[in-house]
Amino acid sequence: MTKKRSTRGKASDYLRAAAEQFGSADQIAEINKYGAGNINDTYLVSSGSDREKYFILQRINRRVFSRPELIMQNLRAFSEHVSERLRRNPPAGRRWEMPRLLLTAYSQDHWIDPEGCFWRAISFIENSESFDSVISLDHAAEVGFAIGLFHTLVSDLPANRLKDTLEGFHITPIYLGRYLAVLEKRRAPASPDAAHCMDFIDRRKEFAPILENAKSDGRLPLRIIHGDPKVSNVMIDTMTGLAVSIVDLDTVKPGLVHYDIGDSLRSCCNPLGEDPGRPDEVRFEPELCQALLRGYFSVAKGFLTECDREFIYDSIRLLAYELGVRFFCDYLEGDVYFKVRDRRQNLRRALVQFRIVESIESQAQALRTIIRETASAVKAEPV
Ligand code: GN1
Ligand code: MG
Repeated sequence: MTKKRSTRGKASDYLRAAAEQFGSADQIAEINKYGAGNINDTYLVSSGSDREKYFILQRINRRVFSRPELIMQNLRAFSEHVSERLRRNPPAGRRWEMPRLLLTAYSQDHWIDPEGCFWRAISFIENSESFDSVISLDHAAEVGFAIGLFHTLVSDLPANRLKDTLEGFHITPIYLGRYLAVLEKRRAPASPDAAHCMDFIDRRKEFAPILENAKSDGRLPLRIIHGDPKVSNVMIDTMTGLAVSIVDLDTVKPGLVHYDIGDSLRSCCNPLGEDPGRPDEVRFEPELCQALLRGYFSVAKGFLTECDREFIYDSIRLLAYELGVRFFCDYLEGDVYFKVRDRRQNLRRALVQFRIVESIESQAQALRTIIRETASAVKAEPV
């Protein structure tokens, strides 16, 4: 389960001041680090107010998101669209909420502190929890449902309505190009693990543009995507065990739904997580894949084309490969992008993703069959 960590003594100078912009100063009781995000700093604030008992406060990493105001612009357009759809047509038989933006006393959706850090706050989804890795087949199906519902809710929001808040995000050939440029500049450490990563990446480099080629020649359309639908971003109702929300909306922007489908599967079908104690045991579990797709297709089948379905297998393999390249490249660059606990963490993370790729490749036929059969077996529920 995603843990709360106390930050007493090491919080940013402006953490409390930032919380006070979005909540009432004399009521804020506690501010705790929240979740295990690799990019932004996230805190859970207990605000004491009856209306908003808790809220989520975040400091956006400006090294990654150079124009955070565009994120907020996207979030406003996205929220307006989705709230209207949910108002007209709420999902049957379950609670479903989208995080709301909170405003400052001056009606602003963000606050810039005197050091130039960008803070914003969103509502906390009450009575829900999230997990860093998948806990059951039902959980996987709920993750699939949440992503499917998300895609359905934005399926009529034209891709050009939202800005590109993170250029090159999930464009695998761009990550590969950057990795090759980094390799030219600095020699990789002479370790067997680094050598394995380099060989692994090299042997699959022809595969890297598969989705981008299908996008450029019109086989796969640009749509609005979540961008980061890993298992820990799906909130689960603590009473019913059903998905109640999908959070972490900073990368909601134009893209291919395949980035989301591939990314959620590479995350959800590896129950050991992204940096496990036993990396040799990492495997891509086909039963979890089937469960996630069952949940996904139950709600998202309506807008997917035959061609979309054809690329699902490649998207799973590609997104695990891409994340491995991203982790390894960051390891080589000295951990400038992802937060790390120690100097080898990005290398370990890359090795885990590459094990997932191998596991996917060794089950290629079985996975293609699961995708085909699940897509045709599940009847989409109207939303
Ligand atoms: C990053 O920060 P976080 O944990 O939400 C990354 C994702 C990766 C993920 C791997 C903007 O997400 O793309 O899949 O780490 N987000 C960005 O855990 O790069
Ligand atoms: Mg994220």
